[in-house]
Amino acid sequence: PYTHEELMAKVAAQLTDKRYQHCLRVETTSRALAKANGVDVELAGIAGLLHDYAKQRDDATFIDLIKTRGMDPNLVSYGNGVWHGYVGAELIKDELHIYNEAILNAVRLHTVGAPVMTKLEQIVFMADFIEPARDFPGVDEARKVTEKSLAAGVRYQIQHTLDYLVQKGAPVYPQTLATYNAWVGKIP
Ligand code: DGI
Ligand code: FE
Ligand code: FE
Ligand code: FE
Repeated sequence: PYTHEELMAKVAAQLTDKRYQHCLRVETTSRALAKANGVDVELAGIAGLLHDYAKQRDDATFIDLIKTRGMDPNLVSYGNGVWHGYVGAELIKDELHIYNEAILNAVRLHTVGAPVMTKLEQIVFMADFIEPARDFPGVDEARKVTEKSLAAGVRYQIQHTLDYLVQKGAPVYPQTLATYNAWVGKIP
């Protein structure tokens, strides 16, 4: 297994400095959310650090993996935004030899979520959305809501994401819609 320093170097080698700095902030934010929510802080930190590991790979790399690993063939129509989590997890296994499914699933789901998510998955999903450099309209509200309730944060984010995709006329991956449907009704 790689040390934390080695993992940082592996991530840095795959990304622009800007994207790497985002990963470090997601790591820190994931650790804080883990501490606040009774989740393993080290596990959350590693998942946060790795979440965008594959973000800057070529489309051809993702398309090849979707075909050769028997992944949902519909993925091919949705682009880097959806691929870098689901398919990125395959590259984390292959290249970093990390097989911890809790970490891999947090990476897989970090963009589109899922109807049912572990706390760790919710944490990485939220840390990516509210890390300190995020500055979209609504981010302060998202931070407040997430501090009160991780689940309420998930609902806030998926509403925001669906709204954004529809505004922009982007195709919505069915799982994104399933996440939305599950979380809008779910929380007190
Ligand atoms: O990787 P980051 O930029 O840190 O953030 P992210 O992984 O949360 O989101 C990546 C992009 O994915 C974001 O611009 C929105 C997009 N996305 C999320 N759900 C869907 C989607 N794009 C499409 N086409 N369909 C989706 O369902
Ligand atoms: Fe991402
Ligand atoms: Fe996200
Ligand atoms: Fe990210």
